[in-house]
Amino acid sequence: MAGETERSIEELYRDDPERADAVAFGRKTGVDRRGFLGGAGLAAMGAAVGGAIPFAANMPGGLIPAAMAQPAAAPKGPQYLKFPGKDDKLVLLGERPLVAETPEHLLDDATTPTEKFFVRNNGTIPEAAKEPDAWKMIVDGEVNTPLALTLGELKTRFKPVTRRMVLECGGNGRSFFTPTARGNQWTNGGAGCAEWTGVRMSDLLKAAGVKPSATFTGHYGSDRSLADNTKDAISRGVPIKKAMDGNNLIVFAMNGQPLSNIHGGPVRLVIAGWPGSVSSKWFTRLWVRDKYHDGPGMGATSYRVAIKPMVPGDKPADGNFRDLESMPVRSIITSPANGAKMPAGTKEVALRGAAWAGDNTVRRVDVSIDFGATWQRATLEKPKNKYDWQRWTATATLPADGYYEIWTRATDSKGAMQPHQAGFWNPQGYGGNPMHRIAVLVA
Ligand SMILES: Nc1nc2c(c(=O)[nH]1)N[C@H]1C(S)=C(S)[C@@H](COP(=O)(O)O)O[C@H]1N2
Ligand SMILES: [Mo]
Repeated sequence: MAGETERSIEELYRDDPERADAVAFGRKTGVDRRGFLGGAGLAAMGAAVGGAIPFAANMPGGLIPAAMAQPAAAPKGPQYLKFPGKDDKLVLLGERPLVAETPEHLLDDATTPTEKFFVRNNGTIPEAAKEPDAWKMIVDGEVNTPLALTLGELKTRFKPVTRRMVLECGGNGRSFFTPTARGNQWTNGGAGCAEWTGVRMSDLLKAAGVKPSATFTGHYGSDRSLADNTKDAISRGVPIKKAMDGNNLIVFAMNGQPLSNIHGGPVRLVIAGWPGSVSSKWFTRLWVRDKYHDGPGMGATSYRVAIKPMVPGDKPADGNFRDLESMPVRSIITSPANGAKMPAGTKEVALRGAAWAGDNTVRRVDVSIDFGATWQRATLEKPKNKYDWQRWTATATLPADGYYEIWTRATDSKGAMQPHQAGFWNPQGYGGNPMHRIAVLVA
């Protein structure tokens, strides 16, 4: 009997979360709910998650326990990336183009090692350059003096700087949207924080002399569209004001090593705090424009969020979209890993994580072990430099053995806090930044 109940509620959560919720919480209709676990529901839920739930009374109706929540992308369980130089625990999200994310617990280093850094391609992966220093790039358009230079010349003409900065895919968090939004189903792992060495993009723009007519940039790389190899895989840009921000780099080294081909080597852009898609890999051209850029990946609903909130799942209305600019505030738990099992009698759990907030900094991080009933402030480090992520630590004190969820939420320097659920649904699922939660079993 018990075995049957256990299987059925897990299956129900996978296949029909609403029905599972009704079974667990004894809810008969959408409005008639007890809102807490008791009796048979509590027993079934406890059996399904593998232990007693000390804070069951706080568990909100409708919550799919973290132990059972499955990313929409992986009905058959996660597939892993196999790629030279990459950790074999990166989760493969797509093969053509090649896309892989870093599970949160692999982001436990202060600086993300290159082998753990996520990979996002939109088109082909060009062949590795045989003579990196001979790589050519141009700056043209609304400038007084167009520039054409090799990577070797770039390195000698401009002063190199090294900064630790987050690079994050615009779609990071997409899998948390309901209904499912179109695109790679990232959890929180479309992000990493590396030491980037390069020259300031603003130094190059100043050397070229930006004309008053300049309003926007267009960034180009050498990769090709998978559907048509005469076309660019992607070409996005930013307003000229953002382009002139001295934090943006033209990068040729990552974590102290020459930039690898898979990350856009020998040279790429890193545009600080904005969707990764503006940070062109295999960088060939910076086009200064007198109007909004119109390359592939601009306009319509690409990298764009709704201006007026839209009904989730609705057809996009013309004119209701703006470019996603600064990435939203996000925190992750990097230790322990989701699903961690700890010996019976464990009373204290050391928690570690990271938080970042696009153009902003993180003001505070809070953690909860009781389904959000109470929150504890984490110790938060300062960024090494602007656009670095901030590492945090906390200690969870457990009252008894059993099943716990650890939740984390960050608040940015402007007061924006991560929501419980991904909000502001949009067709391609940008800006999904709900609180991160993991399951921990002490038994
Ligand atoms: N030329 C080129 N640049 C690109 C891309 C691409 O497909 N082609 N993908 C972009 C996207 S969407 C992201 S999130 C980042 C990913 O960088 P990474 O693969 O080094 O992690 O690169 C950006 N730059
Ligand atoms: Mo991206």
